[in-house]
Amino acid sequence: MQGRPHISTSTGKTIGGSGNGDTKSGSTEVWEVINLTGDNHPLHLHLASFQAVKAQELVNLDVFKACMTTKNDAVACNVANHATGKLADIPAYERTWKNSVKIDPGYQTTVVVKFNLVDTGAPYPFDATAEPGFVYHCHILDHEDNAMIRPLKLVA
Ligand SMILES: [Cu+2]
Repeated sequence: MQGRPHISTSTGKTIGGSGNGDTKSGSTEVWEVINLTGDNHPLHLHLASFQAVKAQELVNLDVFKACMTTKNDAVACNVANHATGKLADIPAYERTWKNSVKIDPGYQTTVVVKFNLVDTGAPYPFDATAEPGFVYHCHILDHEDNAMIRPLKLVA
C-alpha cells in the first residue's frame, strides 16, 4: 500500500498486481477506490467508461492506514467501519461517463465502471479479452511513471 490508491470490486476482490481476476467484458461493475495517500489522483481507465457516484471520508485514517500497510486487504481492515465519515459533493462534471475521475485523499470513492458501450450497454464490437489487454493508471504522469499503473485484463 505504498502510495497508490487501492481498488476493490463489488465482490470485495482487490484488483492490481499482475492480474485482476474476473472482470467480464460487457459487464458493469461497482468499484470502491480508497485513496490513502495525501494527494488527489485522477484515476484513468483505458477501455472502460466510469463515473463517481459517492465519495465518503475515511475516519480513524491512521488506524486504517497502519492496518493496510500490514495486510493490504480492505475487508480484513474493516473498511466498512472506516468509510463512515462525511460525504463529499460530487461535482456535476464528474456525474457523467468519463475516462478519468479524481479520487480525493482520505476518501473511499465509489465508481460505476462500464466495460461495454455506454450508450447502449451492448458488448464491445471487438474482442476486449485479447492480449495484451489494457491498463489503468494515475493521470499525473510522474505518478504513472512511478508505478501507479496496473494491467486491466478482461475475461469472456
Ligand atoms: Cu497520482
